[in-house]
Amino acid sequence: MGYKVAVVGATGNVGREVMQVLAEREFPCDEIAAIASSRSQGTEVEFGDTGKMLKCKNIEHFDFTGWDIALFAAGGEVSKTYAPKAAKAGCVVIDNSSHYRMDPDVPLIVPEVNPDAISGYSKKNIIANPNCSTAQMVVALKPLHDVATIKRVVVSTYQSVSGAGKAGMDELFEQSRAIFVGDSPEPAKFQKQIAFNVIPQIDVFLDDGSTKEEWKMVVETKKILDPKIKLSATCVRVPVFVGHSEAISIEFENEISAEHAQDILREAPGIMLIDKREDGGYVTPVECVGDSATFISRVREDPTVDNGLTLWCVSDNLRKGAALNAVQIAELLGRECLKKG
Ligand code: 11C
Repeated sequence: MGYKVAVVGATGNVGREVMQVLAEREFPCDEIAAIASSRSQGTEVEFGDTGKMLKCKNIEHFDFTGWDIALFAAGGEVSKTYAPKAAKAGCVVIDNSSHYRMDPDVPLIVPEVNPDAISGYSKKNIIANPNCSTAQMVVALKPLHDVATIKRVVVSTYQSVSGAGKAGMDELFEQSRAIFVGDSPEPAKFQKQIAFNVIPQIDVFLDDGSTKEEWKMVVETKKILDPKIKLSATCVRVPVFVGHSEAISIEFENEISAEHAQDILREAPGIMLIDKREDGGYVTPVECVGDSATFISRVREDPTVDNGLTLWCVSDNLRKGAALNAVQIAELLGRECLKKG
């Protein structure tokens, strides 16, 4: 016996990936519903590569009563309005938006890092999925923190345009083409030209000069991994379609060599260590697309601080950063809390 699963935002970048991951991992679904806005009502989406087509239902009229799990991937406003309705109807919401992440009554979960937090789901019947840049980073930090205790992290991100949705991907594509034929296109989704450029702004500015994306990395890491960890982030948009990269410098309480860190990371859940210390012996974003792992390369000691390491971390932001993590939460929920059959 399986679950009745609803995917909200089924026509978007992340919603489609959720369908793909549910099908690929053979999540035990007895019934699956594709939910979208009234604009997309009736649009057909495929359930993974199974050939099974689902007609999108309008969220405004969808009754969540009797549905076990709803994976929301339609943005903060939709989650704000409809997640409480679904939760009240008895359906557990796994929310990919930032809306509930810092709510103390909502667990924020990366299954490789803080699976025990799942027990807190019943306070609101809502579980939050972290921001993509946080998710892959905490997968890398957790096994090292367990061994040597992290004091401080300095991270610079290189985030793909798919983090900004389909409109971001379209803008990179159209702008690149326009520049090739001699046009000077105006930016729309992004604040400046993204084709052949990098932009040190993701999301809005905050009073202290940081951006909201950078703030999310700080507060989400504290909630998921350890509130004592100090973190400074610089988040940058780069002209890559899919796959976020991060250069992470870590200062530890205790001594840890690069070799020991490599050994730990090699065995850690969710991580693929590819670190050959030779030309091309590392992973780049185009190589991680469609893969579930968080890839780690370039692990080395940082001689400028005591007990310091620097590493390179790459992952498919639509997978570990969104859809895959959400489905892993659903699997965890099924195993620990909503047992069937
Ligand atoms: C980006 N990380 O790359 C963002 C997208 O809080 O879920 C995800 C935003 C979020 O633009």
